[in-house]
Amino acid sequence: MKTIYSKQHILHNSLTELSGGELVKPFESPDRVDIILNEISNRQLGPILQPTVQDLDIIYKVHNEKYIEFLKNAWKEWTEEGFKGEAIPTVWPSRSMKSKIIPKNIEGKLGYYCLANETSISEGTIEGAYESVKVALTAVDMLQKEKSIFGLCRPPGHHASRDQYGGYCFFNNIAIAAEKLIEKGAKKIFILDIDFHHGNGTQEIFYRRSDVFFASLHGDPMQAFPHFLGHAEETGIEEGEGFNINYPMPPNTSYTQWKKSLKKAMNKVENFRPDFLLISLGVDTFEDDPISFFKLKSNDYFDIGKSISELGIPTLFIMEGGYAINQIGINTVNILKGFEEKFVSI
Ligand code: OKP
Ligand code: ZN
Repeated sequence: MKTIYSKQHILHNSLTELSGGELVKPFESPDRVDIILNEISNRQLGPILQPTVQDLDIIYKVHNEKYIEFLKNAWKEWTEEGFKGEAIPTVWPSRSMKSKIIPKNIEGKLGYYCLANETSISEGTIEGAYESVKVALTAVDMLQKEKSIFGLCRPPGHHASRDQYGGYCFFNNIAIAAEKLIEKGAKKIFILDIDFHHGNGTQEIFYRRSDVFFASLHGDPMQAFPHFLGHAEETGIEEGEGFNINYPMPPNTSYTQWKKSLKKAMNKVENFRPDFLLISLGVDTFEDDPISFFKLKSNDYFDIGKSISELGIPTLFIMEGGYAINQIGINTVNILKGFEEKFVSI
């Protein structure tokens, strides 16, 4: 399997994450990519390629114009205010202050466009986020010729909604990939999100649509980030009714339990019969993940890859989370190897 990644992901290299009332080194760190690449080379998964030149206007199909403008200028406006730390909001248009008027000042705008303030914006953040989109788009181009591709995106994307960033995400890479496939003629796309966290951004973006099915397996939002979306009751609206499905699971979920949800989601894939399967690939379901609460073991990831491959659908893997730095490479490559060994096109 070919891997696409951008050397320039390092442009996004924030030093702080607000966690437990402290500013800590971000869990979503650049070395995540190095460790995955290292494992890919050691186990000879396949060639590792840089992204090609891409028309980034497709981002406007997924994200709101004012939001993109905000991201482009945020760091400059923040530093021009004279702030010394990295950019994080302190105030939001919360339930008791629901004006739709967007503030002019950077502190107000950060609150308006941010959904979770563990995610600091610093110099180069937006440039890094564009690189991640390029990776996803290049992977789409290659998928036309291959049965599967791995887009090693960083920063991740599935929490980014039409006009909000957070949860380490700025642009929704997988949603942009789906739009590009549709632009190239695909009629039906299935996005299966197996990251530990609910893909709230992806869900929101496609919630009214029947051409992109979204299914997510994740920690129950009653107990886990992103807290305010990802319940089983959320099934889509209007045209999209019945094309969204969530499988929230409780703390300490084992692979046996998790796989029951995977099987249900795979049934949905079989009935929907998509042209392409897009996987939001997070390995933060791992037992030793520092911010998550499932109990998957390294060997289970082979079985996940193998199971997904049995669907026999051209598959694009897009990297999302995974923070157990010592095993992130092993777990990620186990999924991809598991997939490759079993894939038979139907
Ligand atoms: C991004 B991705 C845990 C706080 C978690 C943000 C998590 C973002 C995860 N105490 N805050 O889905 O892996
Ligand atoms: Zn996650």
